[in-house]
Amino acid sequence: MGSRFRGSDNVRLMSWKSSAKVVTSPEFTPEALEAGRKLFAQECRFVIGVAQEVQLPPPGRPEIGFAGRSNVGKSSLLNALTGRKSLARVSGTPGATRQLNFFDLGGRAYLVDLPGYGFARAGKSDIAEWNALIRAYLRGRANLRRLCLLIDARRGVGDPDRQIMAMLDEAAQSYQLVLTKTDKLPEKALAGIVQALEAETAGHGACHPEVIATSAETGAGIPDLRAALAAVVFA
Ligand SMILES: Nc1nc2c(ncn2[C@@H]2O[C@H](COP(=O)(O)OP(=O)(O)OP(=O)(O)O)[C@@H](O)[C@H]2O)c(=O)[nH]1
Ligand SMILES: [Mg+2]
Repeated sequence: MGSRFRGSDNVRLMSWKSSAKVVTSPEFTPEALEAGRKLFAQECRFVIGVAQEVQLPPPGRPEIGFAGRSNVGKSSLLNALTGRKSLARVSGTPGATRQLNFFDLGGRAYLVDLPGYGFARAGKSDIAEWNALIRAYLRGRANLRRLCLLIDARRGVGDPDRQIMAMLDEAAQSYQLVLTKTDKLPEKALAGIVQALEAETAGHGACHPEVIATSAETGAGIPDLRAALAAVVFA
């Protein structure tokens, strides 16, 4: 399926129709997919919500972060990855996650749900505090193996995303673009978004070249993302 899109070898596309059948890129071997399945089938539990830098847990184990604009689907993606309905709080109200939430995945890794950016309903000082915390975390966390930067498939990459990407490049913090809510787009429109994202990764030094397209709603792309993240955790 990916062959229909020029230069999209490293982008996994899948069917986001009701069957949620995932067409997997050849680079994900059955072993890699199984490693991902196993890692994310382990117990996952909430450990701590961090509102201030001093509360961060000691940087002892691999961490995978999930960041993106408010309402992009971070909490939903975490729930889909771990197969839990309500591990992370999902909300129709943008800005629902206002602290860094750490989840222990099988004693092997922490999954970190970051507060959304680009949302202005909170009080001004709240936003400043919140952004300072995210910046401090993203620039100085040696054990943050990869940050998943979530992009809403309907919106594409916007200016706030580019600002975060520039900061991550500067900090040499490895990150990967993950499309969310692909079920909301017709296949044809998604192809354009994927191409735009591919073009976007090229100019960013710390950005992983592979883009993973997902839907927390249908489960499309979830096994792929699990496999990609297991490879990072066990590297
Ligand atoms: N159709 C569809 N809706 C989704 C998907 N993922 C999330 N949503 C919806 O998008 C809204 C926001 O989802 P959240 O997971 O709370 O988003 P978030 O990025 O954690 O939001 P904040 O924590 O407020 O920044 C909710 O209404 C979800 O049900 C998806 O894959 N498909
Ligand atoms: Mg959230």
